[in-house]
Amino acid sequence: MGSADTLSRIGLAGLAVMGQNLALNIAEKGFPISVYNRTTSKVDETVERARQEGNLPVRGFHDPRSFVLSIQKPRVIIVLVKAGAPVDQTIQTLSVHMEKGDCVIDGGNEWYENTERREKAMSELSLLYLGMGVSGGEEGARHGPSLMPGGSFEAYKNIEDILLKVAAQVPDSGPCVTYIGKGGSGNFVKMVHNGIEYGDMQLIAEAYDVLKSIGKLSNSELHDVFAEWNQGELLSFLIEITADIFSIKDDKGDGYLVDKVLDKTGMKGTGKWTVQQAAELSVAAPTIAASLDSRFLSGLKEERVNAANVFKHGGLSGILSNQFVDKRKLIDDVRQALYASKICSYAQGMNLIRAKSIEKGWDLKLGELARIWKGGCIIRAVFLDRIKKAYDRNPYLANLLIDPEFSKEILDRQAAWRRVVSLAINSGITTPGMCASLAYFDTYRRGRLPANLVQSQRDYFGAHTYERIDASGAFHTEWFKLAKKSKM
Ligand code: 2AM
Repeated sequence: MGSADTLSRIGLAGLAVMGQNLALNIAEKGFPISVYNRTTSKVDETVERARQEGNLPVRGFHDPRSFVLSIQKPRVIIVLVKAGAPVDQTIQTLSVHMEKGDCVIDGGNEWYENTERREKAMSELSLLYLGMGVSGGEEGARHGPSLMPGGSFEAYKNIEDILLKVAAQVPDSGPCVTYIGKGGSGNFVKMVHNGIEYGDMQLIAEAYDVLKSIGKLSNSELHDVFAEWNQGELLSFLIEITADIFSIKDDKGDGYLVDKVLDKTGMKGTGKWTVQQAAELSVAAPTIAASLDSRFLSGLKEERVNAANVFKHGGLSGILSNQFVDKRKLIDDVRQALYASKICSYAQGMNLIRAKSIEKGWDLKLGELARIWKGGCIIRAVFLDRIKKAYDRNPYLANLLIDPEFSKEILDRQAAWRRVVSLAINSGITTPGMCASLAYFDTYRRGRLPANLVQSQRDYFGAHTYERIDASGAFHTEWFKLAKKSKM
């Protein structure tokens, strides 16, 4: 049990997996930390871990008052409890002991508006508030996460030295943390990061499906393919762990573990929020939406098994078993399709962030976001460096697709990309993320769309008016009357 004789530099409340690991990380970087948790056994557990992991300066407290008083002023307390009401309850418990200028940092995956509400309520008590996205899972929290703090700039400055050391360090690009912006911007950016993560995982799963179902690659071949991809432009944490997954044998039976895992994907809500926000802001995010829909459909396991039975005589299994595929070519095509699809997915996520930034006046720096995602977090990838450079070249870039480098990369890969998607469609294998990305690209790159017809229909039945390509203003036509006349 700690005493308040020597003050800690910072405090952390909420000692589940992420909290415990982040506390140890902070202590390891030389910042004495006080820790607290509602269930006190976790406090003792954390202190014991700190002792075992090298006598790290972690002091545990069983009551909130002595915990708060053990921290040097202005006090900074990171809260890592379940998002929603538990955060409010924890703030309530702690804030009664806090004083003017002290700060709470919520490190959970919180809905950004909750952060804005809390920041306002805290400022009425002269307390500061930050909502900080933390990505990297257990390992990242312990050894260097990507941190996305938003809210009070003054509060950020109070702990910038800690965050710069605690965050993942990437050679040539620095610590994976930056002050994101005002209000709930840190949470919002973390939310979109998670949406992009959904997209990445879906696209990888589709690459796997095409290679396995059409290319007939074994797990061992899949391991080799992903390991090889991880040496090039696709180098990333998710590709690396995917390669690993294909090498793990089932410890409860024959074969590989991945084949025994039920094909049902769980979710906690940030992907859904991302798609909801995209719709709210009228930003197209079809790849991220496709990844969310795929999770929904994956959940209908029983219905799918039933449907598979209904359609089992549809002839597709014949296509799959009889078609000739050049494995090497397919592997190379899929790599290119994956990369091109990924560019489209990031373009969507970045444009969503920009739209919100404009709406809220957050002035977010997209290149900086790409930089702090280069290490620590789940979507970390060399690819992010290319995104950063694109925004360095032009911070006002309307869409990543038209950046000179990315547009060239897309053009170089489009033939392979189209081959993979067509092959998948003709084989009855679903590649919704790749299809959504391709449709996004094909829609975005066309100077004229069939939207003229939709607008004509709207004016026909609803007198919604239309604009003309050759004159300004709003026009309305009595389509029905003209059509009737022309039929006479
Ligand atoms: P616990 O160990 O006491 O359950 C993840 O669940 C973390 O959130 C845990 O540290 C958990 O504390 C904490 N938590 C969940 N609900 C809480 C609440 N209402 N008040 C305080 N902490 C809470």
